[in-house]
Amino acid sequence: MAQETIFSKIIRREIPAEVLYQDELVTAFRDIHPRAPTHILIVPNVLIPTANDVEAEHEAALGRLFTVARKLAAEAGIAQNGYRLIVNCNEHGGQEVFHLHMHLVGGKALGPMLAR
Ligand code: DGP
Repeated sequence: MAQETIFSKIIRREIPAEVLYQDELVTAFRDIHPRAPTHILIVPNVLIPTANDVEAEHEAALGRLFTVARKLAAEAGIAQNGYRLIVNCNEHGGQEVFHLHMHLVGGKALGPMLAR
């Protein structure tokens, strides 16, 4: 069994977070250490530790990450100028919380995708 993270507690509303959206598949809340004016995490409610653990049965929840990202980007007023959606995986990807999540980051020009 995969080890639960703090995100499971946020999803179950056991610890505080600024939750912006929740449905039966995903939960979205503000990142505690925002790297841009808008920095939201969108997570599947089911625990998938990393992108390496994705299975076909997760496709509905993972697709929902994108439709919720689109909705929240529009609500944040950043859709027109653009934004970045990021999923980090394991050590080289810089993943810190092992509950797969999509970062929705925007509200300023973000520069190159990767350090040159
Ligand atoms: P990653 O490096 O992709 O695993 O990003 C993890 C993000 O999770 C990081 O930007 C900070 C955020 N984070 C970690 N703990 C908490 C928490 O307890 N609450 C909230 N809202 N965000 C958290």
